[in-house]
Amino acid sequence: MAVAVSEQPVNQALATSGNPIFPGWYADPEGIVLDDEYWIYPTFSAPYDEQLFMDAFSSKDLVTWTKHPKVLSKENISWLRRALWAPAIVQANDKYYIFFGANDIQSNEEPGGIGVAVADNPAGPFKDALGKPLIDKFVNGAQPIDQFVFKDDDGQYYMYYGGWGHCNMVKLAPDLLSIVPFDDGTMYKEVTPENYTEGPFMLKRDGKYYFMWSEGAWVGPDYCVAYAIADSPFGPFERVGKILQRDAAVGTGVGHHSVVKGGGEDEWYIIYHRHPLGETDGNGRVTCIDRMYFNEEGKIEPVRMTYEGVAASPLTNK
Ligand code: FUB
Repeated sequence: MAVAVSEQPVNQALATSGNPIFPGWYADPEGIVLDDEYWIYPTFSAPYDEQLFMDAFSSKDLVTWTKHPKVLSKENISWLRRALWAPAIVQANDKYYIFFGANDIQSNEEPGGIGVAVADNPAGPFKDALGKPLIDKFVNGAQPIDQFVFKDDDGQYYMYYGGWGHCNMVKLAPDLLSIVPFDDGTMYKEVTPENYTEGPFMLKRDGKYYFMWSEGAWVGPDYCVAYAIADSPFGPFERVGKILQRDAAVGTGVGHHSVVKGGGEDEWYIIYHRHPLGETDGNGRVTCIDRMYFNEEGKIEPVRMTYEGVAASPLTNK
């Protein structure tokens, strides 16, 4: 696979990944396996007017990471003004798609919302595919931010999204560039679980749908992650409990996560942001990784946050 010429190794010769995984203020990390490599696409955590690009990071083993600067940036999104947030990545149709939030719109009169950019390479450059947002309005009270795209076993892609305490799901067309109606003719379904704030994420394991989300205010210490288990991608998503929250010995403001599967059997990693202890700036968020375990009943065990991070887990050796 070709890589960007500007790639930069960020940590080498370590026994474990360490936490944070890479230096810099980065939030809302979307972890994904692309072409037998781990990738993380985070938000650049800074004042909104400075959030005009996204970097990405790749690794063959979760320990050594390479930075790919500015895989998506303002030059390739004409309608981006500020607040480029929370990427969601999909590999499909021999391309790579980044769904992103832009402009942090506060009303339907403001331009912005959720857009989609496409590239031939996971390191970009990603270019806005539509010249406008895919979703540019509040629907069911959901601010159009914080999208996550889930592919079900039948090949159907669904996008879960929403801030301001409301979560919608939509059905994506096969080209991933438009929304199509559900079987009942509706375009948006509200699937908001109890206590939901933002940051939805979905994974499927043993036929069950694990829906996760962030609760609370991301600028504060009590931000956390909770989850539900359902038999369908449509829910209902009944809250089971928290899986990730502040730890007085490690960090606070813990949330907006994603989950990747390692190469081993039932080997799961949660990737999230947290505030370092004593950090008072809401944008002082770093990207971290720890193991996530399911118990024998299929419930997710509370995650133990660490400074060490995780040991090497090369995908190709398994
Ligand atoms: O990083 C900007 C915003 O902070 C995200 O969209 C929210 O989920 C929160 O993490």
